[in-house]
Amino acid sequence: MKIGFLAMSGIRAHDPELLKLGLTLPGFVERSKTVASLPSLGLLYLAAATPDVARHELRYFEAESDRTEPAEIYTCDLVAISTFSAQVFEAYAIADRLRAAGVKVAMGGLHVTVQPDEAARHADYVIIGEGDNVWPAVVRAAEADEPPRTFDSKDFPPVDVAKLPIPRYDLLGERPYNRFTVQTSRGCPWRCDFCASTVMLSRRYRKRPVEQVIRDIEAIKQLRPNPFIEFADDNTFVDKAWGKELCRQLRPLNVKWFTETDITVADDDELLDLMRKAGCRQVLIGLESPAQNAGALQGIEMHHNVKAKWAPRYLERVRNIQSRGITVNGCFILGLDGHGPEIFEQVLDFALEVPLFDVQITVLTPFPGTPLHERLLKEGRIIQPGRWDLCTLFDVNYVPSNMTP
Ligand code: B12
Repeated sequence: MKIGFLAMSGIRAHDPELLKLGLTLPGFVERSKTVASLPSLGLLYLAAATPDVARHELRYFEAESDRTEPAEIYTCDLVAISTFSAQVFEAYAIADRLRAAGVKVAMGGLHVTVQPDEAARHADYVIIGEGDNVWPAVVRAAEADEPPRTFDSKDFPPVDVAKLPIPRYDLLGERPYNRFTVQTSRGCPWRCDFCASTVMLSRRYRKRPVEQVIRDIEAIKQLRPNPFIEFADDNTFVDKAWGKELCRQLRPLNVKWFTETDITVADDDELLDLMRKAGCRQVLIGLESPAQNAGALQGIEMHHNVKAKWAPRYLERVRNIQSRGITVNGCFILGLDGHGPEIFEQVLDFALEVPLFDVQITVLTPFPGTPLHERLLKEGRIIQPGRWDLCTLFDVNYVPSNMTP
């Protein structure tokens, strides 16, 4: 069979006022281009898990910048599409067109995992959860021309992250990606009520053997000698001893990298020094609310309330990380239940006081499948239920408790 893997990249935001105010400014557009041109690691993992690969032709496609599918994809027998909520309606439209033309469509990813019935109206095969061990069955079903159905990863052996293959980076060809994604771990031990990341796929936090992370980066280096690596993790340095070993083995590779982690890296100077020496340029940390408004974080992390506990010392901790030569991209959410209009000034003050090298300021977003979405829906506070296209982190689609939308 000819199997296509269709990635949908790019940044999404809809609010016309916000777009007018700044999201179309040259600085933002440039930055968006940099971060938006990341390959879909999920699809590259699926490609690597394709059974009887010698019998199939595999092709990786990117949707065009107008969000349509490239014409060539219609020559495929089966197309795999990966979904995030913000692009899912575009993905469904493409799936409908492909199926109308006789191409079989498989859909998986964060969004359809929590909305499988909705997806089943648009795809032949819908996959719930991590795709690695399910994909071979999907390919065989397509080959045997089996009728549409939903595959649940729970009915397959759980993914052993110590046995993941090298993602098929070679399928990316010569496209000008300026970063390559690698996973060192899947999941996060914490459980924030708004999080719509890997926790949608699997509740467990798992880290990979360091040697295999190195193996994957070496595979990238074979294709691009000087890659910038983005770890597509939820929280890389949970286990500090493992993290130090990762850094020791990264150092000789001489690559620069970026990752997402939590603020506790700040408390381990040895780790910070190793990270710096290993090529870490920036860590992205979900601070969510500035120290002046730590109260708004009460209960947000549902296991141990860690975010509320960490916030009072944010200032010294972020400073410590940055003093070691690693920049911090501090992420803030506007519109938590404890936030009133004062939050705008407080975020600005905090960012300038540290001062933070980078900030990412977004709006509280009730992604489907999250406890936050369930609660706001019950409270009648979702303005337009089912408008998944508004799950961009920039569009307001709920009624905040202490201010107007
Ligand atoms: C890299 C990344 C991007 C890249 C994506 C590149 C691409 N083409 O895929 C870029 C920069 C383009 C991007 C953009 C956006 N992103 Co983003 N991004 C990430 C990030 C950091 C890592 C994703 C990743 O690589 N995961 C690792 C892979 C292995 O996992 P996976 O993709 O889920 O794939 C597995 C399964 O889902 C499944 N699977 C996936 N697809 C399929 C398909 C089939 C057929 C099958 C069988 C299985 C399957 O199998 C895979 C292997 O197990 C996550 C945060 C995080 N830490 O995870 C946010 C994240 C995914 N992004 C998010 C958001 C909100 C966005 C934007 C909307 C932001 C914006 N306003 O523009 C846009 C949407 C872009 C779009 N076109 O849809 C949210 C999505 C939440 C949600 N549930 O929808 C996340 C979780 C971050 C967050 N804040 O919560 N993002």
